[in-house]
Amino acid sequence: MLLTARLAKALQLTLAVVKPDGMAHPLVLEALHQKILDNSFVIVKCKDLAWKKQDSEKFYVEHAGRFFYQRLVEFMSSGPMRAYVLAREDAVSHWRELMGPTKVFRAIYTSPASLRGQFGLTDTRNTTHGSDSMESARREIGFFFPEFSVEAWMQQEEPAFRAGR
Ligand code: IDP
Repeated sequence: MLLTARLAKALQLTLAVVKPDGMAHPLVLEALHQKILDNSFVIVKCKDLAWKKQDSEKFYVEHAGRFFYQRLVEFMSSGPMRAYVLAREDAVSHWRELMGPTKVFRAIYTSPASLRGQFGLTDTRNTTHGSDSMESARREIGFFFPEFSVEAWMQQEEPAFRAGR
C-alpha cells in the first residue's frame, strides 16, 4: 500500500523521440521497444511524423547560434521520426538514463548499453530525444502532440492508470 502510494505520487509523462538516424537503423526501434517493455513504461501516445526546417528551428530555439545549430536543424528535418508520450514513475529521468548522454563518445564509454551508446553515430546523430525535466516534457509533448492535453490526462486518465487499469 505504502509502495503503491509512493509510486503513484511520482507518476510522470515524458516525451521520447526516435530521430531520423534512429528511424534509418533496422535495430533501433526494436531496442527502444524492448527498453519500454523491460522498464514498465506505458505508451500513452505514439505517432510518426516529419518536420519542416521551421519546426526544427522552433523546437531547438534554445540552441540558436551555437556551432551545431544549423547542422542540427537540417538533420532533424531530414527524414521521418517517431514520437511517444511515455508514462511511469520518474519517467523523465528514467528515460534519460536509458537514452544515455548527449555526446556519443561519452555514451559509448559511460553507458554502452544505452540507446545512444549502442546506436549513436555522432553528437548530432544521436538516435533519440528525451525531455530533460517535467517542464520540458509538458512543453515538448504539446509541440509533438498538440491535440493531447497533459492536464486532461492527469485529471481523467491518471487515476485509472494509478488504479492499475
Ligand atoms: P539532449 O538531446 O541530450 O537533451 P541538448 O543539449 O538539448 O541534449 O542538445 C540537443 C541536441 O543537439 C542533441 O541531442 C544533439 O543532437 C545536438 N547537439 C548537442 N550538443 C552537440 C554538439 O556538441 N555537437 C553536435 N550536436 C550537438
